[in-house]
This record gives sequence, C-alpha cells and structure tokens, in this order.
Amino acid sequence: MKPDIARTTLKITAGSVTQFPRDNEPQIALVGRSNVGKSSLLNAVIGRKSLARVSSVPGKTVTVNFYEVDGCFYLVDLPGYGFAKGAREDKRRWSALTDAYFTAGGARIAAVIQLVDLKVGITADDEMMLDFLNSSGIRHFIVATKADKLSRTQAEAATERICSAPCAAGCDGIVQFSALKKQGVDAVIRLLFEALGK
Ligand SMILES: Nc1nc2c(ncn2[C@@H]2O[C@H](COP(=O)(O)OP(=O)(O)OP(=O)(O)O)[C@@H](O)[C@H]2O)c(=O)[nH]1
Ligand SMILES: [Mg+2]
Repeated sequence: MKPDIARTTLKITAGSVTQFPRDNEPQIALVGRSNVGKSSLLNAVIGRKSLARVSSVPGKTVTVNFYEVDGCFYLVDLPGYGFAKGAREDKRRWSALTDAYFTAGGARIAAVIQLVDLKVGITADDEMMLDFLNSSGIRHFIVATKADKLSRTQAEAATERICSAPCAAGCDGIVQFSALKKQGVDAVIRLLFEALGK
C-alpha cells in the first residue's frame, strides 16, 4: 500500500548531527537556495497549509527538519544556501550541517529533490550542489519552483535552459512547480514514490 502522504508529522528538528534519526527509514531530502520555496513545496505536497514554516526572512533556518510520512519515510528539509553577502557565519553553519547530513545519511538517502527557481535558473550554488549529487551518484531530480511567475511560453524556455545545463545531465527528471497554484504536486509525489519503490 502506498504511504498516506497526508499523514506527515515533524519528527525531529536537528541543529546538530547527533540529533539526526538513527532508524533505517529511507529519506528524501530537499535542497535549494534560501527562499527557493522548499518549505512551501513541502506543505503543498503533504497538503497542509503550514506544517513547514514558510520564511519571511530567508536563511533563518539552520536546522535539518525531518518530516516523517506515514511511519514510512522521511522528507528532509535542509537549510537553504546562498544567503545575502556578509552572512558568512550562517554559510559556514549551513555547509557544516549539510555536509554532515550527506556524510551521515549514506545509504538511507533514497533521493534528493533539487529545487531551482524557474525564473532565476541554475545559480552557481545550485551548480555546486548538482555537481556534488552527480559525483556522489545520489539519485536526484529537479523541481523548478514559482512557475506561476512566468507565462507558459517563458516557463517552457526556462525549463529548457535548466535541462540543457551540463550539471543537470545526471538528474532523473524535471517538474515545473508552483506551490501557489498547486501545479506539479502530483508529479512530485509520483517521483517520490518511484524513488522509494512504492
Ligand atoms: N509566487 C510564488 N511564491 C512562492 C512559491 N513558493 C514559495 N513562494 C514564496 O517564496 C518565499 C520563500 O518560500 P519558502 O517556502 O519559505 O522558501 P524556503 O526555500 O523554505 O526558504 P528557507 O527556509 O529560508 O531556505 C515565501 O515568501 C513564499 O511565499 C510559489 O510557488 N509561487
Ligand atoms: Mg524553509
């Protein structure tokens, strides 16, 4: 039976690696720059208004949040990267915790959802993340967020640009997404279940 994605709870808010869950449930992690729409995607996918806190101040979250879906797997909200200039300390904390996550997570990481702002396209930080995912062989797909900000024609062109970037070559698929319009929700859920073998 497929897990009931509506049965999702915030299980752990981890500020350090010692707080990561130790059980063997598979994990699907969300990565992307700060403000790209990770928390909004989470809420849209689980069909809840505000289980994941949507931030008005980008980059506030420096914790790894583990949402457990139906006692079956975790959706993991990683801190956003690429803060405004000057936030060097935040950046260090981001990379330390994210590095720790990818080191400690190991085989339990079933897939990574790389979020890219459709209008902005792939940033230098996104490229670094995608290069890392490619080299580590972690299954990943791209969700292009805030599609509602573009016309259909613009969205198609922007998607094409993302797909043709060399660093996107290793991804398993791309979904145009809008949390605002609830566009792409079913497609993301399908990719999640596929990655989990459900
Ligand atoms: N137009 C539009 N705005 C969106 C969409 N998704 C998110 N936003 C807005 O983008 C801002 C950031 O959204 P979050 O979901 O908090 O982004 P985040 O990636 O979790 O940010 P951090 O936790 O800071 O890393 C908020 O103001 C959201 O309302 C979308 O689909 N369309
Ligand atoms: Mg967030």
